[in-house]
Amino acid sequence: MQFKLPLFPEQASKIAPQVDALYLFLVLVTTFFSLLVALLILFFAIKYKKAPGRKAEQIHGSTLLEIIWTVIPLGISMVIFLWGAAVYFHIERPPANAMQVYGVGKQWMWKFEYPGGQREINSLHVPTGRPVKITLISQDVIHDLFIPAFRVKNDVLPSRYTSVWFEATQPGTYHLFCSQYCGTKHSGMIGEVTVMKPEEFESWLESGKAEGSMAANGEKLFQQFGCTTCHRPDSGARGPNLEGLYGRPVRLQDDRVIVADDNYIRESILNPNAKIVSGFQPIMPTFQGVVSEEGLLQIIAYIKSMGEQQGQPLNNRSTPTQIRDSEVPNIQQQMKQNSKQKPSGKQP
Ligand code: HEC
Ligand SMILES: [Cu+2]
Repeated sequence: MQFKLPLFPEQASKIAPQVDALYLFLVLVTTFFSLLVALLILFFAIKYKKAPGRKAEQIHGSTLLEIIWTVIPLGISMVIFLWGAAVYFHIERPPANAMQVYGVGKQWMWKFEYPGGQREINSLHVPTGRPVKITLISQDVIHDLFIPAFRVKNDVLPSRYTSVWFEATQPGTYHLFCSQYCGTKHSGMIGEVTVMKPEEFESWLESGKAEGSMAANGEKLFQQFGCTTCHRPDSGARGPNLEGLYGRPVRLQDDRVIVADDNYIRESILNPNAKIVSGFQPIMPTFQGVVSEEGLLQIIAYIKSMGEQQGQPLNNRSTPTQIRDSEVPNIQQQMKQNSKQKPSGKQP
C-alpha cells in the first residue's frame, strides 16, 4: 500500500478548490509572518546582546514605521476580506435552477426526501454537474450538516429552514457528518453521500419511486388536517386563497409586506398569529405538534405546486389589498425576480 498523508479530504465539488485556495493563502500568509517575527527576534537578540561598555540607545516614535506597519497589514486583511466575501457569497447563493432536496435532522439520524417522494436515511444521492440545494430543518436540537469533500457545512436548526448547496464534480462516495454536538450518539449521526453520473442518478431516482410525490402527499395532508375548510379558492372562504402564494409578497395586518417563502409558510402553520394576513381574522388554529417536519415540507411542496400547476395568470389571489413593487423589501428582490419569470404577471 502506498503511504499517503491525507491532510485534506478530496475535492469533490465545484466550490472545493476555491475554498482550498483561500485556505492555502491564509496558511502561507500566517507562516510567512510567523517566520519573519521568529527570525527577527533571533537576529535582534544576537545583534543587540548585552556587551560590556555598550549603552542601550532609546528610540521614541517613527511615523514612517507606523505607517508601514499599518498599511501593509491593512492591505493584506482587505485581500482576505474581499476574497473571503466572494467565496462566501458564492456558497450562500444557490442558483435558481438548483435541484431541490429536503433534509430533516433528528437525534440521531439524517432523513432526506426528494420532490418525487423518494426517501433515504443517512444516505444522500446526487448527480454530478448539477447544482443541488438542500433545505434543512431539525426535529429536535441543533445539528449541522457537514460534507467535507464538498467543503460545505451548515447548521440545522429546530425552528427555521436553512439551506446549503453544492455542485458535485466527482462520482464516488463521501462522508456526511453532523458537526454540532447533539447528544449521546452525536458521533453516530453520520452517513454517506453517493455522487453518480446524471444517467445513473436518473435511474436511481426511478427505482426509488415512492407512493407519491411530496406535493401529492402534501395535498393529502392538506385535506386530512382540514385546511380546505378555510383555504378554498372561492371568495367566501374564511382564509386566503393559497394558489400562487409561494414566492410572492403578502401584505400583513400591520402593513408590513413580506415574501411568502418556506419559513413564512412554516410559521403560518405552526404559529398563525405571528403574522396575520391583511383583511383576515386570526381564526386559524395552530398545528404545532400536529404536523411533523416531513409533513410541513410536504404541505409547503403542495402550496408551491399550487402556483405552478395553473399555467395561467396567478392574479386571482384573494388578498384584498394591492401590493406595489416598491414595497417589497430589497433582500427579497431575488425571490421576486424568480416569481416574475413565471408567466404570472401582476394585476394591472
Ligand atoms: C379555521 C380556518 C383555517 C384553517 C382550518 C386553516 N387556516 Fe390557514 N389561515 C386561515 C386564516 C383566516 C388565515 C389568514 C390570517 C392569518 O394570517 O392567520 C390563514 C393563513 C394561512 C397562511 C398564510 C396565507 C397567506 O396568504 O399569507 C397559510 C400558508 C395557511 N393559512 C396554511 C394553512 C394550512 C396548511 C392549514 C392546514 C394545516 C390551514 N392553514 C388551516 C384560516 C385557516
Ligand atoms: Cu446531530
